[in-house]
Amino acid sequence: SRHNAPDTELLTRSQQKVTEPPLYRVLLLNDDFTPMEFVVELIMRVFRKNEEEATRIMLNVHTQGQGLCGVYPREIAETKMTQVNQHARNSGHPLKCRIEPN
Ligand code: TYC
Repeated sequence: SRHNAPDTELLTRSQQKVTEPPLYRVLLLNDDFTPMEFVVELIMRVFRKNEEEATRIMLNVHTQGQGLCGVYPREIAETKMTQVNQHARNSGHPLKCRIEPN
């Protein structure tokens, strides 16, 4: 504060600021082997998209090499990436997911 008071003072309501957490893009990467239907169903489940939107994302990944599934705070982005990579690996598919700072 202005006069060397300890940093334990309460902030007035007008001094309180809601700070936004850093956001991360969750990207899906294309490969030649993972079935399209598997990718669509995974996007629907992990990223809470309907079939139409999940299909659009999958085809975007398929044609562009990678594609955006969503933007989330770090811990949520990391959890979704891990869910995708583990589900793909457990199912024997090479599908990969990665995150990057926004
Ligand atoms: N390219 C795959 C195929 O032709 C489909 C695919 C789409 C794979 C998106 C991965 O992230 C992916 N079966």
